[in-house]
Amino acid sequence: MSASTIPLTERPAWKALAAHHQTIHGTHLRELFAADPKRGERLTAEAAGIFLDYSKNRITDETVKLLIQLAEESGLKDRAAAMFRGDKINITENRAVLHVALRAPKGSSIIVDGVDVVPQVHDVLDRMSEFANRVRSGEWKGYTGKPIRNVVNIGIGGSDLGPVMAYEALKHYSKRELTFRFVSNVDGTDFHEATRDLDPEETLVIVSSKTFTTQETMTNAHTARTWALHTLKHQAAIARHFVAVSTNAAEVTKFGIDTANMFGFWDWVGGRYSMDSAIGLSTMLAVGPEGFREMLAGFHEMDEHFRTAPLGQNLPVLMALLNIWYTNFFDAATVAVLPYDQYLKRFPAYLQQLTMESNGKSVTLDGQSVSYQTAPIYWGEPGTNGQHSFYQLIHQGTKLIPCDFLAFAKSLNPLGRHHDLLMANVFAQAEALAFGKTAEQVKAEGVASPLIPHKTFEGNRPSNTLLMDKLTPAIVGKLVALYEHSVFVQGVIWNIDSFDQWGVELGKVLAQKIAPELEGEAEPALAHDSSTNNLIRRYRGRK
Ligand code: G6Q
Repeated sequence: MSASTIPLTERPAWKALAAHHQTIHGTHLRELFAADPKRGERLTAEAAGIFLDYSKNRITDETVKLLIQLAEESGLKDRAAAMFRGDKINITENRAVLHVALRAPKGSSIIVDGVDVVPQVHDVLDRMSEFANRVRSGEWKGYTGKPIRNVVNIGIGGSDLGPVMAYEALKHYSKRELTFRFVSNVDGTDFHEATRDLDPEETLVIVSSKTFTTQETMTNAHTARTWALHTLKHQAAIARHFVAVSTNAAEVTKFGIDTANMFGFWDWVGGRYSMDSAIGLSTMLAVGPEGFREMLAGFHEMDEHFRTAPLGQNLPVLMALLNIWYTNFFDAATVAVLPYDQYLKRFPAYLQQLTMESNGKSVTLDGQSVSYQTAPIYWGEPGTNGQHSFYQLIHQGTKLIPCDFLAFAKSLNPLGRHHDLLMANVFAQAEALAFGKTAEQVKAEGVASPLIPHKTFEGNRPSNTLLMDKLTPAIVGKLVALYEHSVFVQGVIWNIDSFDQWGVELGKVLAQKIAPELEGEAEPALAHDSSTNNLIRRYRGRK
């Protein structure tokens, strides 16, 4: 039996960690820091321009050693090699998982089913670049001869969250003359509000859909076509105003988009791993081909770090192992991601899909029910806003919530004291969470006795701080790759398929079934449960 086929909870490192947890879970971070004056410098790692301080975690050197042993016993190195090699590690869909190929440099080679995919990746990137340059320079004209001023990306899930996050994150570097809108929800309000002030003559619509069959996206795409034709009148206008990003050329043609205006990708790119494929066309239009390539280089730098760095200095591995530690041994149910940078406001939403769609699984690769927890819930808001709302629970609630703080040494918009104040807040939060405030300290401040328990902070609440120089396209690539690989490592340890999404597929099928029951003239024969039947009847009666 190879190490990784031993059930997780029977691996020697797992058992050792369970015993170790018993001895350490009562230890306070105050004690750990007092015992080792260099802890804050020692328990750090740095790579690809990201400095990770993980000293404020409830760990000792022994914990790290055992967690690394667990990664080794889980076959991490072999599984990572298999991913980078292009093996079909997404077993339930029988697919390779090669988002790393999307940022492989020209000249490198990765073979899938006998074909080197790297030249294909660069062909698409070159076509995207040429198109982006034409639109950005004004050379690409709309049907009535006007240059493009607005870009509307229509897509959902993996075909939306990455593009939105990247656009917001890189707004500073974007071409401000272009307006970007993103439509994802099948709620008509989304489309209406995104387009109500746009002139179709100056608007380019990108229909982003891997399958080109997703109900929400196709509904919005058809509505967009009607909206455009209302002004542009002629079918021929579609070719100037609509482009597609998809793997499905047949459906793209059926919709009426010329495949000359289609940018492809491949089945080995999962939706939530696709923001650096052609799905990133809106990002490239915003920041230009140069900026996009800088982002890809950032992704690749983190890929190389993950592939080659020893586990104990490997940022994605360390972050993954800390998640395992809290999820599986401290029963922590969530992780808060707290970017202290306004441009990263959509990063938590992006990470929710990446982490929860990937590792929200409860059977192992061989179909057995897991006997342990898998993906924690990810959530978060940019600092300092969260401090004035939910941080209360993180500080004094009954739940243990490990936090990832993301911060930058330089602001892209230096303005008086703003950045120092922002940074003072992030450092202060991590400090307060870790060390708290004892009843003695509160008393010494002269607080009246009845209030002392209310003003006491237990502390011992763990966090990582990721400190970077400044937000650039490259850093966005590095950060995303960091979390992608962290998700992968966790999936390997939990022995689950991080690359399928049957729960999402289910939703797609269920809605297709009910839609005709809402739309038909005649009362349909309903065969759902009594609650669903009743809701459908009430809706039909009132719509
Ligand atoms: C991502 C998921 C899912 C997917 C959307 C959109 O990993 O599979 O979020 O991206 O359902 O799918 P299409 O791109 O095929 O429209």
